Amino acid sequence: MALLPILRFPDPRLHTRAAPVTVVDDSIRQLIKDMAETMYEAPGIGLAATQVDVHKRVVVIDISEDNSGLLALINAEILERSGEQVCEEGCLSVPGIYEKVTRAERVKVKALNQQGEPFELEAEGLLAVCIQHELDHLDGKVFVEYLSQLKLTRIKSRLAKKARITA
Ligand code: GNR
Ligand code: NI
Repeated sequence: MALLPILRFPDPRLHTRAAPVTVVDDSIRQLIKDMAETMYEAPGIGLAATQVDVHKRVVVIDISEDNSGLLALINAEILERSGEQVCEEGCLSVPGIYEKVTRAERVKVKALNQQGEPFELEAEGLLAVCIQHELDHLDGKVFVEYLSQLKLTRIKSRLAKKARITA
């Protein structure tokens, strides 16, 4: 088990598009274990491989209160989306910033499990938000990039100021 360092926005590596996993083997299962440990320790409700500088289509999610609901999605694709919801989002790669984002209320997803078998999942509410947020990371997109240019500029300067203080 290992805790992995999390990239911080605006690190350009967060804009990398992740490649599909070709074989679900022990190295992928180990990556999922390490990502889950890193997510729980942070703590967060999701983590995409992009955030730990691994550019493969792997995400972990757990929206339960007691770390009992680990969901690992490999090569996930959204098949259907419906409705709209607005959720105040945060991101482990943009610490301390919380902003409202509009996303689909429901998504139907297909993915591979840790045995490499395909499965489908229908999600709504927070789980649907989290899935969309994590799949965006795999496409190189961070949630703050949905905000206005003005808000984004302010967020970047706030993060830069904070980095100067903590450096
Ligand atoms: O921990 C997280 N919380 C969260 C809250 C609202 C919407 C999305 C998220 S995901 C985030 C963890 C993270 O950065 N995943 O990429
Ligand atoms: Ni995030």
